[in-house]
Amino acid sequence: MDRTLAIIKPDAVERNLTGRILDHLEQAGFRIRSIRSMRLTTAQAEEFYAVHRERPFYGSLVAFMTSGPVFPAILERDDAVAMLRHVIGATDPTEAAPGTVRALYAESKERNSIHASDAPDTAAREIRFFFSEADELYTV
Ligand code: FUP
Repeated sequence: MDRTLAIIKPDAVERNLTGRILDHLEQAGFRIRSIRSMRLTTAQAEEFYAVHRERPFYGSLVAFMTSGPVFPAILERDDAVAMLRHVIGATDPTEAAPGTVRALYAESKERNSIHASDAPDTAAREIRFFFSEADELYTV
């Protein structure tokens, strides 16, 4: 089984949508392999989004991602990375396909409710950003 990383973002946690979004992902065939709740520090958010450091939205994105608690989760299913991208929809909710998580719940390009890794190598790195090897040792 492939794994990917999702983060339920502060806008969704704040509106009490965490369970509904996780249910949506389970209905789409994902198994929640591990999950935690935390509030990102500025340093953690800056590191996580370092690839976007030069983009105009970087400072605002870091401020948003540290504005409240988030739920990082390891999700498992076949073709997990591509399937999660499909299920969450486009970055901009006005462009997200009907029925996708972002079409249903996102408020804007920034407050877009969920993060999903964009490639298998990114997924491996992002999983290890939030979870230790020990978090993944058990089998379901
Ligand atoms: P995605 O992979 O769909 O999350 O989107 P991107 O990698 O393009 O963007 C990374 C993050 O930057 C997303 F969480 C949303 C945020 N973003 C903005 O805040 N403003 C923008 O104009 C574009 C992206």
